[in-house]
Amino acid sequence: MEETSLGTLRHDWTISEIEAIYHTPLLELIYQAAGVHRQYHKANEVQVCTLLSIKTGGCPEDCAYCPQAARYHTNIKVQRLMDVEQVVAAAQAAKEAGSTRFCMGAAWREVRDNRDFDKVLEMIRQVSNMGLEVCCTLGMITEEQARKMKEAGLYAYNHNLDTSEDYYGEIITTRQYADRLQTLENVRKVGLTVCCGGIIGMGEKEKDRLELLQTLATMKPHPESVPINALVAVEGTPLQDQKPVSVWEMVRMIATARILMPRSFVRLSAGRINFSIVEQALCFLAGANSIFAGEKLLTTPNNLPQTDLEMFELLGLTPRLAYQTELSLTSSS
Ligand code: SAM
Ligand code: DTB
Ligand code: SF4
Repeated sequence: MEETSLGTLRHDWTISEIEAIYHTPLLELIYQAAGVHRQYHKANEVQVCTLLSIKTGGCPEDCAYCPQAARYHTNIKVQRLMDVEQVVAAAQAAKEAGSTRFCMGAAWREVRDNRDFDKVLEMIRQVSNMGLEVCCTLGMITEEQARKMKEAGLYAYNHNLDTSEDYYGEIITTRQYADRLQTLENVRKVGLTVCCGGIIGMGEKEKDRLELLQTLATMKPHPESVPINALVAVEGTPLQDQKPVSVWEMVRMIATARILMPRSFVRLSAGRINFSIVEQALCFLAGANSIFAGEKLLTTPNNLPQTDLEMFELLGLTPRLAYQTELSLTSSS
């Protein structure tokens, strides 16, 4: 593709264009993605997010990668919905550790209109009042539920497409790709920002990765946040024996996502623990500008906070302020 058009915000990417970008010789690809990154973002700034599993395990779905699916025998401690005070305490600790975004995840197929949902709304209210960007990932939601969460102060909703529509049926049978797209539409309709990405390393073909990127990059608007996860192969899940994703595949995914969706935050998400600082630096150079920090993702280990601090120092990275904080700074100045 012509270099002059790089960095243009587009929603009509074709598979052959995406394929050409993905196959650009690696150093050239990183260089191009880094250029696009700098047109829209501060290159030394990384958004730091903390995840909290507010309801763990016992999920009725059959997502082949997931340790929280009740049907697989994994080493997970099932836990009912946490109390609001515990969640607020965790959010406070995350804020003190430097996170500006707090993402609450629940092992639900979908949200039901019951007391648990009211409790989640209260969590959203209290955590957003702390000045953190609040994100939730609770499974499928209706437009009405999305609106209630938005009114409570929710900033983003995470709902991943995980892979291509074609490969989806190999990974999950208990719901359809169309169900995911419907939830994403409900989220959009009420004015929440969208966090939507996928997982690589689940046995999918390269074509599935390209198709996933095309589905994301032809959304209008693009998802504001695009998590790229490397499969965390958990013992007891059907994908336990998948071979680890190499950093080169991760860099190609990140760089391609960066070029296709220049304004979005591209998150180097699950699987980061397997990458050295040097490898992560390549991912940042390729356009990743968001990470999950904290010792745990939802149920699996993440990079140690001390090591991340060292990495930020070594690479001269600074954590990005929360959107809400930036807004209030602007309005008070
Ligand atoms: N239950 C809700 C749902 O599935 O939408 C929300 C929580 S679910 C754990 C959130 C996302 O985590 C999934 O969509 C998937 O992309 C990611 N995920 C789960 N297990 C993973 C694993 N072992 N490796 C990488 N990503 C994983
Ligand atoms: C996303 O894309 N990755 C996060 C978050 N969004 C919810 C989840 C990763 C989960 C990894 C496996 C675990 O810790 O259970
Ligand atoms: Fe349940 Fe979400 Fe895990 Fe699928 S990914 S099994 S829906 S918790």
